[in-house]
Amino acid sequence: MKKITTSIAYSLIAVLLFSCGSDKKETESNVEIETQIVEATEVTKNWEEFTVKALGNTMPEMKYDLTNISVKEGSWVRIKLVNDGIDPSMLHNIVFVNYGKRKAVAAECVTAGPTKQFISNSSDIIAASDLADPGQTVTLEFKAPSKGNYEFMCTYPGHSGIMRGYFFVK
Ligand SMILES: [Cu+2]
Repeated sequence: MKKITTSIAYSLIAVLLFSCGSDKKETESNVEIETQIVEATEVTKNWEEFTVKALGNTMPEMKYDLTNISVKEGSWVRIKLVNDGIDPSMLHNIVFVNYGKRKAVAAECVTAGPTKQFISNSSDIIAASDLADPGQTVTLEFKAPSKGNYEFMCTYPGHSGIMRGYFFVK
């Protein structure tokens, strides 16, 4: 926030400095101001942030540390998925889907394969993160869908039955 405010201040200074200058300079300043407005709008979005850890190093023990996520309708959701594993077989993502579609989408995602990062083009997918290697963190941002109940899961083959949870938009 501080950084943005400072940037806007610099832009205003730029406008003052260039206001007596050529049209070209004024145009450049206007573009700069417009960029700042877009950035400021990003900041004013109603973000709801969650850190989800993917724990475990074997199939039976792997899990998300968070299995219920609730957000308000109209908000923007930022999920930081932290892969806490160290075993090279522990690759994880986080995929939000329509309620009741978890199993069907999971099967499609396995078929989609590694080149698609195990993400199908199903219309039941609300949002899907990249795969996180062990020790890696990936961030997923999306606008909350309409009020209702949803599910989330890891679509890496064999994981969706255990690595899953519920997503509520209220
Ligand atoms: Cu997984």
